[in-house]
Amino acid sequence: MRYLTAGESHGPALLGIMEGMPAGLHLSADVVNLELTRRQAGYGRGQRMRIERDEIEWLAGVRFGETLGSPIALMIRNRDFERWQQRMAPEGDVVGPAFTRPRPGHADLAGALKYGRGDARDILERASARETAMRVALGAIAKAFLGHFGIEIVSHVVALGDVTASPPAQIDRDAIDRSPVRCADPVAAEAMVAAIDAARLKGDTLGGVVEVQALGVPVGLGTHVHWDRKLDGRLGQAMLSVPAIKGLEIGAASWGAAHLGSQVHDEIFFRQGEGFTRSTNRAGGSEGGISNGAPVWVRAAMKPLSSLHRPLRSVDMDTKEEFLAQVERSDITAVPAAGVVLEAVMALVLTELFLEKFSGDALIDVEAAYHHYIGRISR
Ligand code: EPS
Repeated sequence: MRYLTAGESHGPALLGIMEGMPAGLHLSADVVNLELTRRQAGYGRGQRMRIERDEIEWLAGVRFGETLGSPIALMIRNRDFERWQQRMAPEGDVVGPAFTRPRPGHADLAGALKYGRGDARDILERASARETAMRVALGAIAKAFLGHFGIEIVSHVVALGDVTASPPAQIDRDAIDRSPVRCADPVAAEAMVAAIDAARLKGDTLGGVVEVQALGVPVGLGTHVHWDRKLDGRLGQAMLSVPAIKGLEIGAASWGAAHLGSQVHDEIFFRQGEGFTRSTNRAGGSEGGISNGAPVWVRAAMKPLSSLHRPLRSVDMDTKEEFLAQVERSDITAVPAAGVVLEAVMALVLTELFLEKFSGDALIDVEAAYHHYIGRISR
């Protein structure tokens, strides 16, 4: 399975193509749109999210609510394009001033130099986190596929700015989605909301840390045999490609680095009827680049957004004069939304690895391969 996305933040639409999804998977736009709505929520989002109401249109690959095995194509229209038609016109004369005072932390300057563009808007439109809407839509398809095999993905915010949550051992998915900051600790959630309000008053932004878990993952996704097929590496590549994600920790990695091997590794037991089991999961469900049957869990660190209302110092790309960076409308924080995006990205990685292990053109063939394998390893 592979996928591509296209689309500028203020262009007409976002497009996605997914190839390699087996035939026979039930899909509905409602299921995908639900995920898009979850991504749009979260305290600290800006005005743009009041303009958009993200929903998909199927363009190919789905008929009568089932995948055909052909490439799935889908589109999300950008409502804001109505206001940007002239400035984002595919053809015709240049309209509007160029964006020449790059924001520290954004792709503006490096992208403009790399692509030889005098107007950093040519860069920031694609570097915008708007692109994640399509990854969430494609991820919703991946989630539907994984759900078929009992795999579920959840996320919650564990830190926002300098506020750290103490989440309960059992997290309640619906309660997290009801939380304005998608945090499982209601006391910390209140402090996070206050921190966002304080940052807003200062014209500043906030980052944070999100935990993402996949439950029900079988033993054997990813492999030790080659570097580019390892579960950890694949998660790292995909999750670190989400805008503003600067760090990824698999399981209790940082904690483990400061402890003895005997304190870190998850001891192995065997119980009749249950098979091999562990009483801890510090490895994050991955050993040797292979899923080990325990929940896969990771923590992703997101930097504060780089569009500041009180901008940092920068230099005009044309005149080389010192200026403050250009102010763009933006969010105060997108950490709650990042959880939804990272769920989607994890779902896409697990779907790729699942289909590498249990490939098949029809869902029933994938099911047969899966059940044969589960039978073998359960003996
Ligand atoms: C973004 C800037 C803001 C965000 C946007 C990401 O958009 P605008 O410039 O239109 O105000 O709202 O996020 C989304 C549009 C989205 O769908 O998540 C940026 O510069 O990255």
